[in-house]
Amino acid sequence: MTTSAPEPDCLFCSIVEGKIPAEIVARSENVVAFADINPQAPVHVLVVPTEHHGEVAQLAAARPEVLAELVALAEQVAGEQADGQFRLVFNSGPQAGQSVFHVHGHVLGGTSLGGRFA
Ligand code: D5M
Repeated sequence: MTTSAPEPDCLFCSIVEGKIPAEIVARSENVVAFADINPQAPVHVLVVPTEHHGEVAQLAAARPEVLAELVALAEQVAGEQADGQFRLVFNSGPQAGQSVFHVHGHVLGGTSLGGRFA
């Protein structure tokens, strides 16, 4: 789903609104970056548009400039925390492992991630 209004039952809308605490590490005009609660790498930050969009293709179609802004904030965070090198992962759909249906990029880094995807 794509909407500019916060979704009442959306965890990441609640974090963006400050209703649920998170370790915010960076912000830009339309994107918030916060630490993943279950880190899979020494650096594991989520980059999330402030508007509610369900998954990455919906964001790309509705607000391509915000997707570009999200990638820029991922690069900024990686520059601050992981020597500028990072993996950016979007899970899209339950079978791909998406569990929170507000688009988010996983910024992973701070170690050698190798050439595998999982
Ligand atoms: O990724 C969803 C990610 O969201 C997963 O890595 C855990 C993270 N998560 C869940 N709840 C929180 C809170 N409250 N703060 C920070 N991070 C959180 P997915 O790709 O949807 O599986």
